[in-house]
Amino acid sequence: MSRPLTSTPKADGFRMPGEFESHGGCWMLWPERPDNWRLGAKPAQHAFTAVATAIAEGEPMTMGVSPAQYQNALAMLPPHIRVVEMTHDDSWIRDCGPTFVINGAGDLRAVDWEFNAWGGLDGGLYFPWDQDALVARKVAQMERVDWYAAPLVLEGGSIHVDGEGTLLTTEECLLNPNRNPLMTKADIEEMLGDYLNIEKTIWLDKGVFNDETSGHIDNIACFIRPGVVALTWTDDKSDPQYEISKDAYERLTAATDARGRKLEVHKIHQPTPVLITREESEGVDVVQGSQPRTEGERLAASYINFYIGNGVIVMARFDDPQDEPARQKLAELFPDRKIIAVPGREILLGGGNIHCITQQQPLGRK
Ligand code: KQY
Repeated sequence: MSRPLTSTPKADGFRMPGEFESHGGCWMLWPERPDNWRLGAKPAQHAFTAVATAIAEGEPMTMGVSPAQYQNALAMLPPHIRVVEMTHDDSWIRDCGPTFVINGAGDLRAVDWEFNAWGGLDGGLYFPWDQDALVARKVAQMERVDWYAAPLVLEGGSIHVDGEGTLLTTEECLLNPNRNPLMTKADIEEMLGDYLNIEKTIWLDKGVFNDETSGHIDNIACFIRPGVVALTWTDDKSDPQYEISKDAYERLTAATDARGRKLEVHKIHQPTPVLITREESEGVDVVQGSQPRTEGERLAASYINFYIGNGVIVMARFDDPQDEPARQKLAELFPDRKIIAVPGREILLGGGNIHCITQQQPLGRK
């Protein structure tokens, strides 16, 4: 059975676990819309297949696929990946999917946030988004878990938690008037407390330069484990990312978490700025209301947007000199996991990266 609940996770003793805790599986959505993915999404489909295959080394993987793409996805994906029919608007399940919560007994439930495609009609990335808005409930139903409908516009990529009461986010996103214009910072913190069992929110100012999500945290900083954070970095003072990362570093090193710990902050140097080529731009259909992909535009490339899976870290590589130092740093930070670097450029061209296209399901009782 899978029912909507009217209480809150906090009242019921549920919390959002850290991504580094054990997973029962992972969810993705298959890319296909030609106004976001070049060449009818074929290169993106190969990139998504590589990500799903890497994650499936450590946990059961499910791909939600539209009816039109069902046969193709089944043919492209390895047979141990479950393919389920799931209508959606685009492929960012981190943002439109459920946030799972667990309790001390290991029971699993889902939080279904309100979704408005990163800003609705005031700066959102496409219209309509009604099918994406149903994804969280569809996943909860398929997994037979109860869910809470949270009265807050929130994308999963705008939060990272340590599983012990601390949440990282950015003011650029969560305080953006195109998300929850009638809520104050304190109101939002209260919601994060009620729906994720958060006691302490650490606010960074902005996300990665030119990130079309209004600066999601999952592209700039994340928890490695409680008390340890990774941050995207550049030493180039002329790069607009420099001041953003410097401010984030200062805020993180000044902060204490919900348990009163100081944070250990690890810098991971960003790749050389990635710009859209003419060929890439010309491969995307132009549709009014969708995000244009203009030649020369800088993409929000970052190594922070990785997925922490059971036994693996799945990170993006950009065929850049910083790929190897980033891989080495992640290997040092996650000594017990295999680091798998997959091509990230085609996913980045759609506006996000590996973390944005995945949603972990914690190991729990259903
Ligand atoms: O990065 C993300 N979390 C989502 C990006 C959405 C891009 C839509 N074109």
